[in-house]
Amino acid sequence: MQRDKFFKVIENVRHPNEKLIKTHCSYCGMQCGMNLRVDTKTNKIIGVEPRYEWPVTVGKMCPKGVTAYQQTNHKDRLLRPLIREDTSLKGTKEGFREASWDEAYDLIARKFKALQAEFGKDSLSVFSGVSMTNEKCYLTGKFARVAMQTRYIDYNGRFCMSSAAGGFLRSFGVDRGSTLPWTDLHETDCLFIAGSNTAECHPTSMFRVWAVQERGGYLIVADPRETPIARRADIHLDLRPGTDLALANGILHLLIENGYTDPEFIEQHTNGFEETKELVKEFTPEKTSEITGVSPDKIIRAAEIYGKAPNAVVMFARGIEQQVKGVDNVSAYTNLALVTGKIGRPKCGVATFTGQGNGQGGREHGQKSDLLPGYRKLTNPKHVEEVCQVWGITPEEMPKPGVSAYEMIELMMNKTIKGLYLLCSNPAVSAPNQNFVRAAFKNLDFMVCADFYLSESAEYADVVLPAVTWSEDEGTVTNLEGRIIKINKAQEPLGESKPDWQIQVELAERLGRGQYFRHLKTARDVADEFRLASKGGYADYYGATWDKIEKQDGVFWPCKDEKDPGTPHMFLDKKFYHPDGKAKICALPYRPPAEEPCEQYPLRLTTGRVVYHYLSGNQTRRIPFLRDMCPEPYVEVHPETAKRYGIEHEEVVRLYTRRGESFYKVKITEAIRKDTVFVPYHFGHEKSINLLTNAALDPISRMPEFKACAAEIERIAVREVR
Ligand SMILES: Nc1nc2c(c(=O)[nH]1)N[C@H]1C(S)=C(S)[C@@H](COP(=O)(O)OP(=O)(O)OC[C@H]3O[C@@H](n4cnc5c(=O)[nH]c(N)nc54)[C@H](O)[C@@H]3O)O[C@H]1N2
Ligand SMILES: Nc1nc2c(c(=O)[nH]1)N[C@H]1C(S)=C(S)[C@@H](COP(=O)(O)OP(=O)(O)OC[C@H]3O[C@@H](n4cnc5c(=O)[nH]c(N)nc54)[C@H](O)[C@@H]3O)O[C@H]1N2
Ligand code: SF4
Ligand SMILES: [Mo]
Repeated sequence: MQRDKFFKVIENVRHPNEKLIKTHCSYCGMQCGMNLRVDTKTNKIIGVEPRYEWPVTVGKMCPKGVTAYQQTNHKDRLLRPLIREDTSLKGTKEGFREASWDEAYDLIARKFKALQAEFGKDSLSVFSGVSMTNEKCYLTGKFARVAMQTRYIDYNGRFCMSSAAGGFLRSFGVDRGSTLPWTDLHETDCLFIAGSNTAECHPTSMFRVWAVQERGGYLIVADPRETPIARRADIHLDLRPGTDLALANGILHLLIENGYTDPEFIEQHTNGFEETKELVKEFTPEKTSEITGVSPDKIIRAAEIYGKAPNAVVMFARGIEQQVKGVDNVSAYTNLALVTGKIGRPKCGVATFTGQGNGQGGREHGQKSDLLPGYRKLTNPKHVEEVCQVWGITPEEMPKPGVSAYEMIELMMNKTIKGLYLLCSNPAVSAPNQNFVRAAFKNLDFMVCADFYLSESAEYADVVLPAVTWSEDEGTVTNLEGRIIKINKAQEPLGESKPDWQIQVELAERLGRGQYFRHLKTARDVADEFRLASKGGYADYYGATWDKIEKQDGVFWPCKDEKDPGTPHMFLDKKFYHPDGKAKICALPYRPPAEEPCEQYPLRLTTGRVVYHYLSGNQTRRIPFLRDMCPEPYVEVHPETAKRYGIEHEEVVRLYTRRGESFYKVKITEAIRKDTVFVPYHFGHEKSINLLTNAALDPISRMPEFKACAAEIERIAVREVR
C-alpha cells in the first residue's frame, strides 16, 4: 500500500481521543519504528501503527510487532509481588500468595543477608537479560556488584551474542555487531548470509535483501534448511549442522587460490595472512564437500560470486554462532571480508544479526561476568578504577570476574551459589540441558524472579516481582546496527508493577547500600550516570544524549562528546582496534561438533525459531493471533527420512538424545537435510526442546551448542493427533 493511502486508512480508524507515542518494537534487534496509540481518556494503550519515517525499517513490521502492544494490558500481567507459601510446589504455578512491596523487599533483604552472612558474598547471583533498556542493563551490573556485592552476574546474551562478540574482538579488536548501517545493505552487490533465518527472525531486513537481487546483485545463503531466504538465494550452501568452519575455510582457500584477494589491504591492515593461507590449503572443494555435505560446484561458485562482487557484505547469526566453535566460525567468515578488503568502506563489511532488542547495548555495559560499562574489563585495573570513580566505591570493593550463564547454573547445582535474582530471562525454557537446569533451580535456597508474566522460571521462585513492559518506561536501546535509539513511555505501569531500575534502587536501600543508588530518581537520572560510566570506554555512549538521538534518528556508538555525531561506518580510516591498528586474519583448524551422530543417535538435531514466537515464548504464547498461528512445537523431518522411520506427517513421535526426550508432531518437509531434524524452541515444560540440547560450551565465548547434537526418533503408537 502506498504511504499516503495508508495514512488515510489509519487516520480513519483512529480513535477520537488518541495520542501517538513514538517508539520501537519490544522484541528483536531490528527495533522497527512504531507509534503506540494511546487513549487520552483512559491513558491506556489501544493499538499500534508503523512509523514510515524511521530510516531502518520504513514502516515495516512483522506479526510479532503488530501485536506487541497487546502485552501491556494483558490479563496475565503480574500486578503485585508474589511470595511462595508452599515450597513443596516449587516448579509449578501454585503455592504463591500476593504480598505488598514492603513485605517482598523485607523478605528478600533478610534472606540475601542471611545467606551472605553464613556463606559469603559470592553465595548470591544475578541472571539477567537484554530485553531491557541500556539504563536497566547498566544498573543491573552495578546492582550486582555494588548492592549485592557478588561476583556472580551473567545474562542471556551468553546464549545469544557472546560468540559474535568473541569473534569480532579477536578479528577487529572491537565488538560492534555491524560494521555498517543497515541503510547500506540494499546497495551492495553480494550478500553472503550464513546461519540466519532472516525472513523469520529479522523479517524487516528482507526488503533490502530482495533489492540487492533486483538490482542484479547476488545472494548466497549457508543453512542446513531451505529457509525462505535460502529458497530465493542464487546459491544455497546446504551444509551439515556444525560444519561451517570447514565451509568458510574452503571458500577462503578459493578466494586466495583464484586471486580475489586485496594484497595491499592485507599487507597494510591485517596480520596472520600467511599462516592462514597455509592452513586453508587443505580445504579443497572436494575435502570441504566431504566435511560439509555441500557439493563442490556450489562452493566454487559461491567463492567466485563473493570474490568478483565489487561490494559485498558477510552476514551471519546464531546458526554459526551457537556451536562449540562459534567464535571460530565468526572469525572464519570474517576472514572472507579481510582477505578481499571488503570492509572499512560503504556497502561493504561484516554484520551479525543481533538477536534481542538490546542485544548490542546490553552486552556492553556490565551484565557480562567479566565486563564493566563501556566494554571495560574487570581484569584491567585502570578500567576498574575508572568505573569505581563513577560508582563511588574503592577498587578493593569491586568483585572479581564471575563465570558464564550456564556455568552459574552448574554452581547452583553444586551449592556454591545459593541465592538468585533472576530478571528478564526465562532460562527454565531457554537454557540447554533443561533437566539439569530445572534441578539446579530447585536446589537454590532462595530465588527471586522479576517478570511481568509468571514465566516457567518464575515457577521456581520464592518471590516474584512484577516488572513493567517496555511500553511503561523510557530509556535507550542499541539496535543491531549499533544505533542507540529511544524507547518512550506510553502508559503508566499497570497495577503495582515497577521498572527494574526502580526495584533495584529500592532494594539497594534494604540491603544497606542505598547511598550508591538513592540519587537515581528517574530513568533519565540512570541514563546520565550510565553515559558517564561508559565515557572513555570503547563502547563510548557519552555523547549520545536523548536530544541528539531524537534529532538524528539515533546515534551510532562510539560517540564521544556533544559535538560527535557518532559512527555509522566502522573502520573508514582502516584503523582496527588492536594495539597495532591492524585486523587479524585467523588460522582456524576444523573441529567437529561436540557430539557427532553415531549408531545409537544417528540424526543431527538443530533448533531455532519461527516468525510467530519470540525466544522462550513467555510473551508471544499469550498473544491470541500468534498462538493461533503456531500453537505448539513440531519436528521437521525430510520425506525420505520419514519413510525410513515409517512415520507420517502430523504423527507424534518420541525424539530423544543422551540428555532427554520429548514428544512432537512430525512436520514432513523437503526443506531440510535428510540427516538433520529441526525443532523450534519457544515452548516450555515437557515441550521444551532444551530438554534434549547439549550444554557443551565454546571455549572462548562459553556459548552452548544449541545448533548441533546427536538425536534419534522413535515411532510410538499413533495418538489422537489429527
Ligand atoms: N521470529 C523470531 N525472530 C527473532 C527471535 C525469535 O525468537 N523469533 N529471536 C531474536 C534473537 S534473540 C535471535 S538470537 C535471532 C536469531 O536469529 P537466527 O540465528 O536467524 O535464528 P535461528 O532460528 O536460531 O537460526 C538460524 C538458522 O540457522 C540454521 N542453522 C542451524 N544449524 C546451522 C549450522 O550448523 N550452520 C549454519 N550455517 N546454519 C545453521 C537454522 O536452520 C536456522 O535457519 O532472532 C531474533 N529474532
Ligand atoms: N534450543 C535453543 N535454545 C535457545 C536458543 C536456540 O536457538 N535454541 N537461542 C538462545 C538465544 S539466542 C536467546 S537470546 C535465549 C533467550 O532466552 P530468554 O532469556 O529466556 O528470553 P526471553 O523469552 O526473552 O525471556 C525474557 C523474560 O523476561 C521477561 N521480560 C521481558 N522484558 C523484561 C523486562 O524489561 N524486565 C523484566 N524483569 N522481565 C522482562 C519476559 O516476559 C520473559 O519471561 O534463548 C536461547 N536458547
Ligand atoms: S519482532 Fe523484530 S522484525 Fe518484528 S516488528 Fe518487532 S523489531 Fe520488527
Ligand atoms: Mo538471541
